[in-house]
Amino acid sequence: MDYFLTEEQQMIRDLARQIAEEKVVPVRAELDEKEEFPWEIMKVLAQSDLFGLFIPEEYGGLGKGSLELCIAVEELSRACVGVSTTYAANALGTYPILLHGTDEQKKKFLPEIATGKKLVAFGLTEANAGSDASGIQTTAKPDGNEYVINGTKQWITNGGAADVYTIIALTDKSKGPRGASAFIVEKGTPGFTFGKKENKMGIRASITSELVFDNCRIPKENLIAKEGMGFFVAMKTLDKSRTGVGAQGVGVAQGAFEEAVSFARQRHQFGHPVISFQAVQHMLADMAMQIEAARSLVYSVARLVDSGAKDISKESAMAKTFATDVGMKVTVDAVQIMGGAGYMKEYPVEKMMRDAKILQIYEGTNQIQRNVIGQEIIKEAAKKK
Ligand code: COS
Repeated sequence: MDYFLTEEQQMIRDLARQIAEEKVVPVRAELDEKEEFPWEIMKVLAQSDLFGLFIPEEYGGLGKGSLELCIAVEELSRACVGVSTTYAANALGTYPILLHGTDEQKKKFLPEIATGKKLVAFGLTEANAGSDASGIQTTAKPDGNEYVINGTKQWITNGGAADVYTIIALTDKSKGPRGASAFIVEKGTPGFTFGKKENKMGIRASITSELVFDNCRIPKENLIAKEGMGFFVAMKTLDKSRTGVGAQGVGVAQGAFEEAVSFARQRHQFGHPVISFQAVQHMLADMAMQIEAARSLVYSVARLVDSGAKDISKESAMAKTFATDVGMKVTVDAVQIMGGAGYMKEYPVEKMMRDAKILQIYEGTNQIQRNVIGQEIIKEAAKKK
């Protein structure tokens, strides 16, 4: 398939692929086993300018868009979704500043994010607010020139490793989603600590922790946008980021597919390589079709995002859902084609299958994405009447 990538986009793909093959593949099993954060790989990504991909040139980045970010995320995911999650969650955490921050906030934070000197995390989820994102209970009370934050965020990717946190807290409990506001909190701020570090099924190279705020005081200038706009900021952030989760689905599917093809050519049963059997060929054919369809959708939606289109909720939900369902299906099928070998840790597909599962869950479950798509279909139909 030709996705009509520019020379520059092909260079980004080749660079990310080289890093994935040379730096990620040799250590992915160990990172997974030890649940170890990939600091060395993050350094390599920083030295290669990949943290600055999506950051405007005026703030020290390369000024590229969602498509370039998706290409890099896909290549890293082909090797290890734990590593790509760390990298992609950095963009997720940066979007609130990039999309809604003041010029001062951008000048203060973006240059160090672009060079990879500072890692970012996004804090929305809480124990009682997952799919029901507006059910958050963390509060931010204005007090003179400061806000005082209290509450606990749960399951935060890059929690503990990141230096900068964009979080959503209630400035007015009585107003529901319209009472939420977005803030920037820096690591080291008194009253801000890290709670439980999670032990996960997959993406074990990434770190997932609680963020604990106990009378944490931050300056008023760390408010993003205006009071009451926090839910809007969070939703716009997720709309922008979800295509990247789709790219993770494409990448992990591609990685598992390649492993399955290679294994099926070598493995002999009944005197023939198993790839010669039609049952296996049909599975591989379906996997290949699904991967191309998912990549086509993810790249098309990334191009739509980069065109500056305002309402991208439906399309980004589609890209996320379709491609991550493909990621799950293809990794399961890769394990099946490889049989007993696929189930063993000696081969990478069992890890890919464990890693793929989170993609259907985080940044909004695929059930919530179908709700979003459904609501948009209703809105469009009502407009036509
Ligand atoms: N862009 C801008 N505004 C949006 C929006 C979007 N994509 N989606 C919702 N909103 C606005 C609505 O317009 C509404 O605003 P008003 O109160 O001014 O009318 C407000 O946000 C609340 O919307 P809604 O009533 O639809 O919210 P719900 O509480 O029913 O939540 C969704 C529904 C789908 C938005 C929510 O459940 C969701 O996204 N859940 C998944 C959250 C998630 O991704 N969690 C992962 C955390 S980060 S890893």
